[in-house]
Amino acid sequence: MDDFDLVIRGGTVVTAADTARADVGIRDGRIAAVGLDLPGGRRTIDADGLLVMPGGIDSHVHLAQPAFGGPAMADGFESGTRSAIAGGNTTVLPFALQARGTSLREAVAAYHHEADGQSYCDYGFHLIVTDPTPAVLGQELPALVEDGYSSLKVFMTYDDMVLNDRELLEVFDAAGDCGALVMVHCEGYDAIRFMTERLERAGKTAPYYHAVSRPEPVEREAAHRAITHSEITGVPIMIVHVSGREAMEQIRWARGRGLRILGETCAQYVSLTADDLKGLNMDETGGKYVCSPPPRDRESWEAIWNGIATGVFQTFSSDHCPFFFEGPLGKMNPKARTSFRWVPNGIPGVEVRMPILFSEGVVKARISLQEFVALTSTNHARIYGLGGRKGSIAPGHDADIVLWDPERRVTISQEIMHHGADYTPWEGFEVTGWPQATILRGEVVMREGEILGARGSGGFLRRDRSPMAGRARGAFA
Ligand code: DUC
Ligand code: ZN
Ligand code: ZN
Repeated sequence: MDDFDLVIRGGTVVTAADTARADVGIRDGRIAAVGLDLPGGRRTIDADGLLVMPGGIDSHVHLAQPAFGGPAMADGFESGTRSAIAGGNTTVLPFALQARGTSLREAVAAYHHEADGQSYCDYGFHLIVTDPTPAVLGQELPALVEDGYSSLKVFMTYDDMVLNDRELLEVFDAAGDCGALVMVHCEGYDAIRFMTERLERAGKTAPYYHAVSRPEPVEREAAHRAITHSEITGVPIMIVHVSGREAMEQIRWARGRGLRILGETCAQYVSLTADDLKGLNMDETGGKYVCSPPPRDRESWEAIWNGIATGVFQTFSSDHCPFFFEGPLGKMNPKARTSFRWVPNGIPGVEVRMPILFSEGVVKARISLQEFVALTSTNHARIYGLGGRKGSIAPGHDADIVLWDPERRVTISQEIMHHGADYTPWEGFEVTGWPQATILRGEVVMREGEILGARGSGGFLRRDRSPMAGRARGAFA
């Protein structure tokens, strides 16, 4: 009987709530049924021995972004989303960066131009607000939220992007009015400038000193300041890419006070350390690991696991922000060799985010399978306005699914990556658990590392307002 277009048979279905042996029936790109012994479909996939989980949603990636004062990124939408589906993802949320002096609409139009017809998975855009004029906050932002760009990021550092406290408060306030969810990069501009100049005067310019220039208190102080602004305006925020104990404890403290502060952490903060920035012998290969905030140390990994276990973090992302290592546009371009200050900040990770969390988290019994699904997919959907459409295996949802081999052992290497970058920071890192196939709206787009989907088969997602956004009661406002 051709009741379904596709039936995934005999696997173990995992959602953020449950694990059960069940078949999944798919019709018209959506999940039509989850049950035992479903009738036959036009196609069948045997998922015996595999986990059947919602496709990954990576809500923090940078693609085609002329970002962070450095050279062009190694991934546009084509290679970045190819890498995403190879890693078990079906949705990514990159950023549309407003250049100062331009409008948010211009930024959005430019990113659509980059993405149109290029993407292998579905995508939406966060906004990055760098120039919060009254027109941007009063007119553009509410209109864009209405049009499905329902989240924005602000920076507390970087020359081209930093907002001062007054500007942060204005952005938070405007976001509260129109229901945008605010993501905050918490590192203090002045402290980093001070540390950087002091290190440079001492001749400490190797990539490793990037980590020394922005120690945990720099992140903690900014997190506390952002939380305070959130409390004053009554507007919830998501503190992104939390790297260690100090900022994590700020979020925990704030939540204990009843504030709506959300937290994100990333794969690098449970698997890399600042020592990686030393390279082989304080050499330039350490530049491969330069990202912000920087990876910390093994004790920090434990703090992050504790934050995950205790619900401080809702999302586990990649912060995929890829640059080439070699060449004149690479991380160690001639200017970057003069000081860590000029090494572009960011590393490629969209393809390994899920395997690293599965291996370090599930296999090592730090998190459950349900938590894995929540941290890699379901919570991203709920928080960023895709709830009911993405992030679960339930009737009515898009049939975005990853078939996961929980036993497969893989040594991560550049050779098997699908991204545009010329290296992976996890070269030689061993994981257990790997995506065997990725299914986007009912179509198999990746199997055994082979890309089967068509470029352009990914579509733009107009997102609803986040249920977490808006003005909290009890605001001082
Ligand atoms: N912040 C990000 O979110 N990504 C890369 C670098 C940075 O500072
Ligand atoms: Zn950031
Ligand atoms: Zn980022």
